[in-house]
Amino acid sequence: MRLSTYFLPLLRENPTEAQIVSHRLMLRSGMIRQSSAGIYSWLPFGLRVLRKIENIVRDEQNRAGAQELLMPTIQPAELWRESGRYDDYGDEMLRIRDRHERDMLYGPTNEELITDIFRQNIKSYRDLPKNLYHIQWKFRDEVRPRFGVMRGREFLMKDAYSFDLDLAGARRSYNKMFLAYLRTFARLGLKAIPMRADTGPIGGDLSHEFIILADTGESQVYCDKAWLNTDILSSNVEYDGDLQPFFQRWTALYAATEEKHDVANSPIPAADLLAARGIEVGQIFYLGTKYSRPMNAVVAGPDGEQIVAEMGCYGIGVSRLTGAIIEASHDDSGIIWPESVAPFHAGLINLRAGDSASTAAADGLYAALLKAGIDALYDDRAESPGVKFAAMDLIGLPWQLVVGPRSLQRGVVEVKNRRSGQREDMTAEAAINRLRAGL
Ligand code: P5A
Repeated sequence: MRLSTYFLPLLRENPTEAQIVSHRLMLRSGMIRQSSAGIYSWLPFGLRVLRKIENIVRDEQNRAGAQELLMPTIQPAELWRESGRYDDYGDEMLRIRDRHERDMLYGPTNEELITDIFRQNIKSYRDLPKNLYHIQWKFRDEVRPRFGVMRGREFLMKDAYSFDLDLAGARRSYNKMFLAYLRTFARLGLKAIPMRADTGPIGGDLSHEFIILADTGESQVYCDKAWLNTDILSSNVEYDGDLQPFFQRWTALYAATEEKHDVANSPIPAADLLAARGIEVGQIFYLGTKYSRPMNAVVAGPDGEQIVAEMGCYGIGVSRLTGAIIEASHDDSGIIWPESVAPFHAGLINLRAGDSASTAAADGLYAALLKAGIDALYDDRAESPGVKFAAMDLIGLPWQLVVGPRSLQRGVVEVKNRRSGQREDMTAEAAINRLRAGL
């Protein structure tokens, strides 16, 4: 993509409305624009990141055996009356009336809708277990939408729902998602800590939140220092293996979110506790029959008996993750994208857009990058080197390639790694090989 034609409205100044670094950087790097409180448009650069995150989430859900479907954003109030949540949910639910005076709502979550799909289509114990998910926009009329996409009113969530015959099956489904979440966050370049959590308006009696440590996080967390450095993914756990021992190591963690708990109740000695702030990027719930019983989601058992489905639900804040990744990965100059979600793999700077030799070399390198399958953003604008360097650092692509008269004379390009800041001169061919190694 040539920057001269790309829609990338960069801001040089810090927008005054943004209080945290991810919000500032998302606005400055032209990723999002607010349309009303807590509601955003995703501009091309931001959308690329959102889609990459979404695809990693999708890939790990599929790998864990969940199946993707797509439910609507608008739901009938009737289903929520059946579960009893239409009145309980309160002002966070955006209620809508259609032209026939029917009560509708913009879904804040989908337990009722998926339970309805389940009860209409799944009738036998032979069809279980099932885990169905979608990646769809949600609306919650938050009292205080803030911090950009971190606490929006409209936000993109991956929500999965499992259906099992009994408690043991439901626990297996829960553990599979638990593991899938750890894998997902690791692929996103994040260290997510699972913590026991309250269930709130979703309900059920077992829940874990997945928290990224960041000073600007909205959740107050306390956790055992000893567990923080444990790399649980290196234990090579398989989805079909016995997850119980692995899982128990984490349930021992004590969590306190949004100051709801009193840390004095913690079984871990205070000296071993790390008190930090964190961002909740996902939450999973064992629901039992909270929705399936009132909504009559039953299957016939082997002897024809009626079995009420055991459910679980599993959410990931996909749009929140864009902000969370930036909170976890930036410096004073801007964003530092992990390779897995970077909107482009490399940025190419032509230092002298007015110089024909420099331009010919940069054009040639750009073509070679595309041919090699490297998604590159080519700064071919007639701007000063200072402006170009600052823009490239701000938008945070993992690699920067710089072509200018001086390097050209020596037959090299300058390759800079955005994270380490290391610069190296190499031939165009060597540069392409270096970049391909990270793909
Ligand atoms: C789980 C899936 C649920 O809604 N029902 C379906 C369950 N859980 S949750 O914890 O309430 O939300 C799941 C994740 O969505 C993100 N999230 C938000 N992101 C941005 N803005 C918001 N206002 C917002 N609310 C929730 C969080 O990452 C949360 O973990």
